[in-house]
Amino acid sequence: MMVTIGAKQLEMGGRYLTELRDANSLLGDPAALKQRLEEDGYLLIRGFHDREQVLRAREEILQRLQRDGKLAPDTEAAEARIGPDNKGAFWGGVNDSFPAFREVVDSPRTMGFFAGLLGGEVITYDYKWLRAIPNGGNTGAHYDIVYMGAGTPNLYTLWTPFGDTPIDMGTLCILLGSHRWDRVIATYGKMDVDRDKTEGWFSKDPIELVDKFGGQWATTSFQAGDAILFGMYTMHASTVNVTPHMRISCDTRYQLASEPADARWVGRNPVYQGPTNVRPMEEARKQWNLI
Ligand SMILES: O=C(O)CCC(=O)C(=O)O
Repeated sequence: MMVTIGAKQLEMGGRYLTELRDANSLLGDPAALKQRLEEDGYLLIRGFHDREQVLRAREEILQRLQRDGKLAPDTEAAEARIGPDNKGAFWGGVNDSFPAFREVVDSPRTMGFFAGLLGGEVITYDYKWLRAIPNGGNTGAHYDIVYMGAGTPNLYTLWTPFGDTPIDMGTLCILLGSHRWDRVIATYGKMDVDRDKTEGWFSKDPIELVDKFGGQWATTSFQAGDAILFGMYTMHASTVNVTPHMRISCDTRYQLASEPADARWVGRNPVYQGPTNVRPMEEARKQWNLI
C-alpha cells in the first residue's frame, strides 16, 4: 500500500514507513507504559476512549459541519462527504459548544489514564485543537514543544480521531527515534514560534528527514475509540487525506497539575493569535546547521 505524506508517496512496509505498535498489553501497569513511552516516544492505545461516546461526538461535529455548509448537499451527515468547495474547519479553543466532544477529551477515563501514567493529579489544557480536514489536507513534521514550551516539558499530546479513520483519510504519523535526535532537540527543540517568530513545521518532506536524521515513519488505521499519545519532542505529521470524506480529529494536552503550564493555552478564553512576519524554517535550519 502506498501512503501519501506531504508531497511524497511512501510504501507501507518499505524503508521509510512501518506500522505503529499498540501498547494495550501494558494497560494497568503505569511503570511499563512509561518505559514504553520513553523507548518508543509514543503510546498507541486501541479502545482508549468509549467508542459510543466518540461516535456521539462525531455526530455532533458532523451536524455542525452540515449546518455550516461544509458537507456535500443531499447527503447524510453521517457519511461525512466533503462539500463541493472542499473546505474543512478548525475550531481552536475551549469548544464549549461541542459538549459531547468535551465529554470525550475531558472524561474521567482520559484524566484517570494520565493521572496513572504521570503519577499524580493532572490538568488538561483548556484550548483544544479540533479539526475537520478536507481532501488534500495534512500536517507537516514538527515537535509540539515549539508551540507550547513555556510550561513544563513533561506535557503530552493525545490525538483522537472522531470516527473510523483509515490511513488514506489522514492519520497521525510518528517519526520513530526522533525523540532522541539530540542535535535537533538542542536547536529546533529550543525554539518557540511566538517568541522567535519562526515557522513551526520542521519539514514538509518526510523522506528528507529520514535520509538526514535517520528513523522511520510509522502510522496505522484507527478505529473510533483508539488514540495515540506522545511527548513534546516526538516528531510527527499526518498522512494526506486522499478520500472524499472529512477526517475529524482533535489533539489535546495533559500534564501534572503540580508543574507549570503554558499560559497561552489555559483559561476560559485562550485565543491563539499566532506570530506575524514569520521567518521561514529553511532559514532557521541553515542557522542551526541542520540542512
Ligand atoms: O491532526 C493533525 O493533522 C495534526 C495533529 C498534530 O500535529 C498534533 O496532534 O500535535
